[in-house]
Amino acid sequence: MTKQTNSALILIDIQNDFCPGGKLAVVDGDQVVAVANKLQVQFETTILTQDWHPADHKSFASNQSGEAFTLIEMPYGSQVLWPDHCIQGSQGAAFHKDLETDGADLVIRKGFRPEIDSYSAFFENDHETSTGLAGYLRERAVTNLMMAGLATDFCVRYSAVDAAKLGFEVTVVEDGCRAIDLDGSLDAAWEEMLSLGIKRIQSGDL
Ligand code: VGL
Ligand code: ZN
Repeated sequence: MTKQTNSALILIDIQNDFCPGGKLAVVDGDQVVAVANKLQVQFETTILTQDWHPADHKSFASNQSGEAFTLIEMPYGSQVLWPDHCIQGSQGAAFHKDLETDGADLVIRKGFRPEIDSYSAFFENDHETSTGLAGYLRERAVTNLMMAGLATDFCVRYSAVDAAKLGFEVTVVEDGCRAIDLDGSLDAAWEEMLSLGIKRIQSGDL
């Protein structure tokens, strides 16, 4: 198979804290690793994202008066409060040990500003502050994106939706993702992604 130069694989937040035993563990989060590694073989370009928070991050319940998994209002809109996770330089913020990372062209870190969370690989949660990823992809003439990782209903969803709105052709590999599923967020995620023309496939379809 010829690897297409106009396509890139984006693997979202496959980090210890989102895997079993982690600080914000997603059920079966580690199950995406094997799928992610298999997908990488098929792509010329792989990009990894890494949730990367300072300890005083405002999305942490410990830095606010609310409980984890409840909503608060931030200047940029409502924000779920999370347990402390993916603290810069911690073992929890490291990629899962079995994830292939040597072949990645780029690692995008996000969520490093204490005042604002960043689910998406493209924009922080104000939907305005850019990570620079869209420019990088355009400079490299990438038009088609495939995504997998954690979590389906937060960082994968936000990344896929922003990418589609920016005009990229987006495909999400469902079995390469696992969800947090907070108050119906998984169903809402697929509804929004499909309504924007994002394709849902299984890794076995490739
Ligand atoms: C994520 C919640 C908080 C994710 C990151 O990677 O989906 N979710 N930070
Ligand atoms: Zn986070």
